[in-house]
Amino acid sequence: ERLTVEVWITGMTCHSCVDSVTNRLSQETGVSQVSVSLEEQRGRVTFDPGLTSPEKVRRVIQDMGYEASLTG
Ligand code: 9UX
Repeated sequence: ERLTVEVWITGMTCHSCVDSVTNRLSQETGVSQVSVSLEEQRGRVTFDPGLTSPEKVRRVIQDMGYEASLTG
């Protein structure tokens, strides 16, 4: 099973931020697809809900120093 969560990410100011968030999330267990937009300050993360959760994804981003909130 795969779900996609949308996260608002505040504080990314250059494309290196986008790359680090993308790379970090891609390493997370259960995450299969990551798309981060600097312009929209938003991430979309596809994951296996048996292995991770929207809140875990949100916390990974927050722990990198960005504000992150689930849009749903
Ligand atoms: Mo760019 Mo992002 O110099 O934290 S990597 S602002």
